[in-house]
Amino acid sequence: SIASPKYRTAFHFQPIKNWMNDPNGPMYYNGYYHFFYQYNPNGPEWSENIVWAHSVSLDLVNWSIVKDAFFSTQDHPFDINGCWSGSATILPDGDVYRPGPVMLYTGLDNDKRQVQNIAFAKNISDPMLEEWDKPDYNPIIDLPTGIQPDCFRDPSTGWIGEDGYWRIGVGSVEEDHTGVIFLYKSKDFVHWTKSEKPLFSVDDIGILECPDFFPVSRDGSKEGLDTSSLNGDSVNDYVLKVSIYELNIDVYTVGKCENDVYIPNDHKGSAGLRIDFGKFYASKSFFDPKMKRRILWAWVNEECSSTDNIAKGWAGIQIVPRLIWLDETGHHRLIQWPIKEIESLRRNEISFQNLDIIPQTPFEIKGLINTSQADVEVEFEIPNLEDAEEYDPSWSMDPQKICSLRNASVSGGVGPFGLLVLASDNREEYTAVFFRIFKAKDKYLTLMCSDQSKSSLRTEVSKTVYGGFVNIDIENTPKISLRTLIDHSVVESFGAGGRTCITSRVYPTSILTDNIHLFVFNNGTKSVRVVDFKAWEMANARID
Ligand code: DQQ
Repeated sequence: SIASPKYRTAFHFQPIKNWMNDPNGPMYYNGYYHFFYQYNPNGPEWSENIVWAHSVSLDLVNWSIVKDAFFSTQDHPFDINGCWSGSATILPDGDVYRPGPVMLYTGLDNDKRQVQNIAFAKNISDPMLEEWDKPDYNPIIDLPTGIQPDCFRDPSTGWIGEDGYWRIGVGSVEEDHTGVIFLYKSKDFVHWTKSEKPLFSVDDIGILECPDFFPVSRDGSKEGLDTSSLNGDSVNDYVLKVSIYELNIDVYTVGKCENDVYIPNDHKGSAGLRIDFGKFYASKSFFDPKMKRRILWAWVNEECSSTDNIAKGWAGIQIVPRLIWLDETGHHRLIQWPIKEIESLRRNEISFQNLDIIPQTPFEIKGLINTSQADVEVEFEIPNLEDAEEYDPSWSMDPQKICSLRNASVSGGVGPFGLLVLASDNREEYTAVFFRIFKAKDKYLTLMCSDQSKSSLRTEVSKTVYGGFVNIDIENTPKISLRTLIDHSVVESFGAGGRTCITSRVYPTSILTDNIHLFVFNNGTKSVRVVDFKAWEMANARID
């Protein structure tokens, strides 16, 4: 049944039980990675009166749960009805503000108004940061006039400008349905003043949640930058990521800042490009000073019903943390890749080179004992693009729509080719992650899909087919790579080295009998070649 522990993940972070949603306040401090998250200690459903749970890790793979950091208490009116999302800032030494880790988070006050609160690590020499101090003077930012009391939340990490003022963004929506990220400034991190102009706004989009604003180096280096280096305009670009509540998606743009107003380079009038085209929300990044990199977390919700969640006793997982950096080719796009520490869980490598995958003849990967927790990397070469299907303009460049019209079982020209994962003995059940190439008017389009339509014989689960275009020049370089992390009920895929990412939740019934298979498939008209294939079983990460 759905209550089986076989649907729990082996190396994607999840609590022992109950509900989890947004990542909160991720940071690295004194030797430990800290991960906080929205958590309901009382059951597997979201609750308004939610708490911040807390875990620590040396390697971002194995975690120890420490006690909950923030929860409502009777003596604190400023979060008496719940502790919602927020972010960490590590304040440097100085006399203007209290140094050390500080959290800003949204509290639901005694009238259920959303206000912003501050909390300090009580003992900055405790690397576990177990104790937090919520000063009585909270909230530090009250609801702005003219804003709905339930539409003001999710303070970002702070960044300091050359003028010595700290800045943060807070998500909201105006009366006319304009989504906004308000900008607040402060000298001491405690007294904040709202800027007249928001940092960012988008017409008619509804509330923007969980803003994440950070610099990226323009030269394509994977090295990350501290959030407070948001002033080296000449060498750095800025990224603004927002979560669009009404669409349940995370999007970002790359741009610059002028007088505390963020100006995207492109995608004017929209909030930008998807970070991940699948089940993925409320993402948040942090700068890791130990490894000089920027790491992204995100919440991956279930695709089953709340009745199923009650039966399971748990709901919600996190992505495997991703390294993120800017594509050097000037396309203003991010590239994402699982942190290298996750490779420490790889066991029993299987590999081969130069194998042609014949149409309609899936090639089974044998030799891995357990393909329900695996890491697969494959590089394809396309012998020629002549057979590519014509792109139909009526598809209006909607990748999710094209992936559902042309799912894995619809034969094509060049593609669909890719992986069938979590497949049952007779392939009645499988999740297909694949590419399909179309010939449009003056160029080729590469589409990546994650097809859940056959993922489970169970009918009560959502089986949306996800898709995104892949921004590569397939005509001049007819090769494309796919990496897929398979983990019981999650399939996390990275196309073309992390240029297009899709995360899916699936509930195969065959996992209950441990009869799970892995194939490379090709439903195009001609063979495609696997130039390189590697797969590993994954050991269990430790969460205790
Ligand atoms: N989840 C939190 C909010 C945030 C939303 C509440 C995003 O702070 O806006 O659990 O998923």
